[in-house]
Amino acid sequence: MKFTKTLTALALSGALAIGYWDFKDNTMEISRKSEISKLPIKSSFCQRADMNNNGLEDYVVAGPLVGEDKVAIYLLENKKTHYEPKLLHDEIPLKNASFELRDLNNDGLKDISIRGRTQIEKIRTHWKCFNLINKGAFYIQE
Ligand SMILES: [Ca+2]
Ligand SMILES: [Ca+2]
Repeated sequence: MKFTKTLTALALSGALAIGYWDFKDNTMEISRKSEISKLPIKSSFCQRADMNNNGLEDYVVAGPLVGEDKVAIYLLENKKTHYEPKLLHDEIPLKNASFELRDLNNDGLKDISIRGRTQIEKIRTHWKCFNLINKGAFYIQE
């Protein structure tokens, strides 16, 4: 009898834990999608990483600006209950841009390396790379 009760309690706490996490994940997913839809970019490309080392996974979102031939890059900072968008750069003159998140200067903070085609060269494809160095509270282009 006691054994059955323990099993039931375990099953219940398990179900509650799963329910809690599902709820939490959905809330963050809704917040992320809603914040991305508000950004003035035509399409988006995002990657997840803890950019400020606070244990919460943030998102970095990039995409071409509406009506301009430039790429904007945003940080969606994880605030536990929602994501807070922050513009990092909106003057990146690249086409077909993609980026990767890695620590370029070995200071323990992940940086953003953006790569894409330059718009000046029309005959030959010319690839260029921009680095946004993470300084904690802000990012600088190098
Ligand atoms: Ca974080
Ligand atoms: Ca770094």
